Amino acid sequence: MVQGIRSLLALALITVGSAAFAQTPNLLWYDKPATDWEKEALPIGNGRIGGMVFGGPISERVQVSEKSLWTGGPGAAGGYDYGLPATSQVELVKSIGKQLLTTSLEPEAVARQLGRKMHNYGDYQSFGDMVIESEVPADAGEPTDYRRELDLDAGLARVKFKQGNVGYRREYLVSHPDQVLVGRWYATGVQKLRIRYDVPDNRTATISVGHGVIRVSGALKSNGLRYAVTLRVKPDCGAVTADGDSLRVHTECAVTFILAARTNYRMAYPDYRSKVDPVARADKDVAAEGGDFGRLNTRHRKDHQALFRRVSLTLAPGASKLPTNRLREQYGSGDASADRQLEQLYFQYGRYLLIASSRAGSLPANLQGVWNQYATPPWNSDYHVNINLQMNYWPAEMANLAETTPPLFDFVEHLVTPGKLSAQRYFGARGWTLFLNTNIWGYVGPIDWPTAFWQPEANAWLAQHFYEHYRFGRDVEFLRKRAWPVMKGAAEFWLDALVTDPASGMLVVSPSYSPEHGPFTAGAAMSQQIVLDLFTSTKQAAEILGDKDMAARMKDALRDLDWGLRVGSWGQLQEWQSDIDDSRSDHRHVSHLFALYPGRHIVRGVDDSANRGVFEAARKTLDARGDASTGWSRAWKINFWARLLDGNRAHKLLAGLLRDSTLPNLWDTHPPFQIDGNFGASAGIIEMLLQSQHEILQILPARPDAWVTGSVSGLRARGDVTVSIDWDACGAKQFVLEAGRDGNIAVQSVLFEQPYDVRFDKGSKPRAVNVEQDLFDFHARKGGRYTFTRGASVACER
Ligand code: FUC
Repeated sequence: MVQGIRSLLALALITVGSAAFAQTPNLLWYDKPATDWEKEALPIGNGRIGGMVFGGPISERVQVSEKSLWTGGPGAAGGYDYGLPATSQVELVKSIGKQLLTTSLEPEAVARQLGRKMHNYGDYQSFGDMVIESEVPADAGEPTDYRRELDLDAGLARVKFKQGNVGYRREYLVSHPDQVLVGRWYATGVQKLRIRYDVPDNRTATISVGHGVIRVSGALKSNGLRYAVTLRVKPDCGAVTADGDSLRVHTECAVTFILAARTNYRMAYPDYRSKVDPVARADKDVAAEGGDFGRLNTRHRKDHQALFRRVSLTLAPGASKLPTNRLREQYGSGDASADRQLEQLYFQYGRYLLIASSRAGSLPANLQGVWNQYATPPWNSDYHVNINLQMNYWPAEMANLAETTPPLFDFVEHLVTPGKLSAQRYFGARGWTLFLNTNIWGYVGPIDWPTAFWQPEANAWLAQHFYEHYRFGRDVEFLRKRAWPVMKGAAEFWLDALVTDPASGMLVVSPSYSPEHGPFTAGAAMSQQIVLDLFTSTKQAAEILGDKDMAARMKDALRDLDWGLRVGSWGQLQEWQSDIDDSRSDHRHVSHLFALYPGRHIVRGVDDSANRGVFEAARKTLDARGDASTGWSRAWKINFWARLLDGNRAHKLLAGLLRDSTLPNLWDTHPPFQIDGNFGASAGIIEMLLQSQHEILQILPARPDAWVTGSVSGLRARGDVTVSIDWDACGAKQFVLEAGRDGNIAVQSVLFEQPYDVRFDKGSKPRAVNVEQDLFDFHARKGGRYTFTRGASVACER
C-alpha cells in the first residue's frame, strides 16, 4: 500500500512537473538524447562547477568540470617561472622597438628574439563523469515520448521519457548558493540504478564507496594539485548498496544525487595552494540543505532568477514548436517569427551562459566558459587577452549581470603582482602588464608563437573593464579601491613604455603588433587606440578621484599620443601607420576598429582633426573584411555594425553566426567550440537596441528592419540607468528610464522621429530639462522613472 502511494506520488510529481516541459520562449529543447559533448549536450553551471547533461535514458552521463583543475604551474616537474625571464630583456625590447621606428620586421624574426617557450603552462582538465546506468525490464521496449531541455529561466536541465509503462523525469542544476551539482530522478515505477564516477583516463584516483556516498580523490601527476569529488546518492525510500566502485539503488521513490567537486587551488600568486583539504570540503558541500532537493532547488532558483529575470527581450511573441536543433537548421528559410524566436533565445542563452560560468568566488569564464571534457583542450582552454577574455564580459554590464564580473576583477587584480615583474623585466617600466595569454597560474610572459605572442596592451584592455564597471554603476568606492590601482598601474606602464617617433614627434607603442597578422611595426592602430582608451579613462578617473598629478600627466600624454586613427588610400581606416592595408584581407581580427568597439573614440558626426572621416573609414574597412569568419569574429562584427548604426548589416552578421557558426546546442564554434562568440553576440544584440558609450542614451540606434515590433526591458546604460523600450515599425513607441542615482541623463533626441510626451513619475521631477544639441538632457533623481511616450497623434502606418 505504502509503495502504491509512493508510486502515485511519483506520478503526481511527473504530472505536476510536466508543466515545466511546457513550451516557453527561454527554453532549448530536443527530442533525442545527446551523443556529442560539443554539439548536443546541455550546459549547466554555477561559475565554478560546470555540468554537461547528455540525457541518456539507459546510460546517463553528466560530464563535470571545475575551473581550477589545471595541470602545469608551480609544483610542476621541471619548474615554472610565470613567463618571467631570469635576466632582463629590457635592452633587447628597447632595441627592437627602436629598430621598428624606421623599419618593419616579420613576426618570426621578433619571436626568435623575444618569444619564449611555454613551460609547464598547463591545460584545463575535465573533472570526470557522473554515470548512471538504469536497468529496465527486458520487455520494456524502447524509450518513447523523449524530451530533453534546458530551461534558461529556471536554470535547470530536464529529461523525460516513457519506457514500458513507466514515466521518467530527471532534473539537473548546479547551485551557486550551495556549491553543488544536483540531480533528481523521478519515475512512476521502480528505478534500479547503478551509479559511478569516472575519472579521465590520464589520471589515477582513489575511489571509496559506502553509506550512499562515492568519494573520489587524488592529485594531478603533473603538479600535485589535489582534487576531490563527493557524490551522495539519496533515494526518498529504498536501499543504497555498495558494489565495487559503484552504488546500487533499488527504489520506488525519487532519487537525489548531490555532487561536490573541489581542489586545493587558491588564486594567490605565487603560492596557489590552499591549506583546505578538498576531501573535507567536498564532504561538507554535499551536506547542504540536508540534501533536500526541494530546498536546494528553491535556493538555486531564487539566486538564478534574481539575475536572469532582470532582462526580457521579445522579438516575436510565443515560442517555437520546433526542437531547437531544427529551429536553427531552418533559420532564414522564410518563417520570420521562428527566426525572431531563435534570435531572442540565443540572446538569453548568452546571459544564461554568463551566469552559469562566472559567479563571485571563482575564476573568470575561460575560452570554454567552465565546460571542458578534454585533457588538452584547444588553446589550453585558457584566458586569451587579445580579445577573447574581454569578449566574454562584453554583455555583463549592459545585460544587467554586473554580478558576473567579480571573477574577472579578482583575476586581473591577482595578475598585477606578477605583472609588475613582467613590466620591469621586459620593459624596465613601472606598473604591470602581460601579453597574449594567461592561465590560472599567473602566467605573464610572452610565448613563442610568432602569429600572436606579443600583446602588452592587454593590461590596458583589461583595465577598460574596471572603468566600464564604474561607468555603468557609478560606484565611486569601486573606482577608488579596485579600478584605480589597476588603471593607474597600466597607465604608468604605458607612460614609461611609449617611445617618441622621431618622424612625427608623437608617442607610439613599439614594438607593436596588430593581432594576428602583418608585420611588427611601431604604432599599429590597435596599440595606439587601446592606449588612447586607457589614458582617456585614467584621466577621467583621476579627475573624479582628485588625483591632480595623474590627471595632468594623462592630459599631456593624450596631447602627445598618436591616436592611431588614419584614413588610407582606399578610404579605409589604416591598420598600421603605413598605408599598407590589403583590401582583400578577410582576417578575423579587425583590430584597428578597437576605437569603434569596444572603444569609443570613433564617433559619428564628430569631425574634429582627430576624427576626420574615421567613421566612414571604419565602415569601408569593415565592408572590405567581409562578413564570413569564425564565430567570435562574427560576434565582434555585430557590435561594429551596431556602432556604425547599421542595424540591417548587424542583423546580417547575427544571421550568419546563427546559420554557420552555431552548434545544435547553440554553442558558438571556432571550431570546435569557443564560448566568446556567444557572449559577443549577446552584447551585439544589445548594442543594436541601446547604446551609451558617450554617456548619451541612444534608443534603438541600430534596430534592423526584421525586428518590426518588439520590446526589451531591464537593459543597463552607463550612468546607472535601467532602460526598457517598446517599439513598432516606426521606432520607439515608449521607453522608460529608471535612475539608480541622482545625476544627469541625456537622451539623443535626433533619433526621435516623432514628438514624445515625457512623463516624470511622482517624486522624480527633473530639476532642469534642456533641449539643445539634439539632446534631451535632464537631471534625474535616484529612484525616478521617466517615461517617454510617442505622441498619440502619430499613427504608425509602416
Ligand atoms: C586568438 C584568436 C584565435 C583563437 C584564440 C583563442 O588568438 O585569434 O582565433 O580564438 O585567440
